[in-house]
Amino acid sequence: MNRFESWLAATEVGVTVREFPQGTRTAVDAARAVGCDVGQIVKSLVFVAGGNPVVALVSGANRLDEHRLASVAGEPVVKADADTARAATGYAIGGVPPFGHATDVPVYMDRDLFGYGVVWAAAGRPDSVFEIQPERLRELCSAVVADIASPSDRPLRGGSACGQAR
Ligand code: 5CA
Repeated sequence: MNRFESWLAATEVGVTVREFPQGTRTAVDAARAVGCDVGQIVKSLVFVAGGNPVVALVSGANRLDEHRLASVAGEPVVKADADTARAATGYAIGGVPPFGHATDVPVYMDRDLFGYGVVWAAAGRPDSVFEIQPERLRELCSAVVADIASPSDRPLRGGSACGQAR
């Protein structure tokens, strides 16, 4: 049982961790292992916003836009180094889960994740993920939902395809 599974066992969260020997270290690896769309993989990215660690949950199909995250967090952001990410969350990069962190880290969630019925997130190790509905994920993380993906990665919604501002 990994640390995240022990954490789960002590709660009533009730998600099922699945282990994939082929590895789920990156979003592409995880999508291949699970057999889902890469957009359904939840990347848990650790940043430091004005000195405090935050976690951004981003669809595997998207790139995080640091300016957008900064504007939602209200502070400039920089990517956390591996040690900072581990200290803040209790997990090594490649296995950081979206909740169950070692410290109380604010969580921001890419709105595009709500475009899927279920998504898959890291379960504490680079070979383990779990399935969850986006709304349940938001609840468990007390996440702030925002448009934090790079606009160039996001599908055009409504209106013309001629570069209308969104
Ligand atoms: N298990 C997979 C899918 S759930 C996973 O954890 N993907 S991830 O995207 O959330 O985690 C890897 C991310 O960590 C990379 O996208 C990258 O943004 C970040 N990363 C990788 N190496 C470093 C590093 N040395 N320092 C800071 N961040 C890093």
